[in-house]
Amino acid sequence: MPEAAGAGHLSGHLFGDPEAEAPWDEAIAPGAVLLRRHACARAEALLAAAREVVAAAPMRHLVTPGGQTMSVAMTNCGEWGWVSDRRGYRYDPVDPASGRPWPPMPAVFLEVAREAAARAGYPDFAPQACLMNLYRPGARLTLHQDRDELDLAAPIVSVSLGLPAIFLFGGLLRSERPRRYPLQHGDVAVWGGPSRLAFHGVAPLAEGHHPATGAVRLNLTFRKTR
Ligand SMILES: O=C(O)CCC(=O)C(=O)O
Ligand SMILES: [Mn+2]
Repeated sequence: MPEAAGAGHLSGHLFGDPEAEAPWDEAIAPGAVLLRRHACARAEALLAAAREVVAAAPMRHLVTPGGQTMSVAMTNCGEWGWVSDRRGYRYDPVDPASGRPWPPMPAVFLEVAREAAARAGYPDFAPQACLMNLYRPGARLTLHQDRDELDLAAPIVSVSLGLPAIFLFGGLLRSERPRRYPLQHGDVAVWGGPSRLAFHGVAPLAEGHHPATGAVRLNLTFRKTR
């Protein structure tokens, strides 16, 4: 990282943690930004809330319409949950595993998502869905667009917790070679506007240990579905 971009990150003592970095922003494409370490200060609260969601709606490996079992385990909270099965991809207000509505979106989830969106230039973000992705070593997400939402005016807000991952972020065509961005604990990616339908994915997770999550990465992806 260039010296100028590195300066000033080590002011975590302001937040009482001498190891913590102050957040900074990294624009990656028109309408797309990585808010580095933005969620660190609330990571513990996010993880505690995530555990409660998972207790009510356990992580599961969904099957794609093509019949492949996804390597990433998923669950949801909020009004709508993203699901996949042999019939296709869709948003469903009911968890098909339990027949009950998805757990409500925890307040801290909404706060972090709204703040991140506003910081990235998308005020008044009102997500109705939070897809929670659990990556164990080897799990990956192939290049795709988030396009099951009826409202494409709202951005996607994506929070990384735990083990680092390589985020692949390309253009509006699948054929465009994606750039690779390491995502760390507390990083928040926001993409919308001209980048809303950018192809993106996550490279296979490397083995590791993170003090906050152990051997896994948790990603929270917030969407306005309609
Ligand atoms: O895990 C990530 O960082 C990205 C997740 C994602 O692209 C998705 O859930 O659609
Ligand atoms: Mn996605």
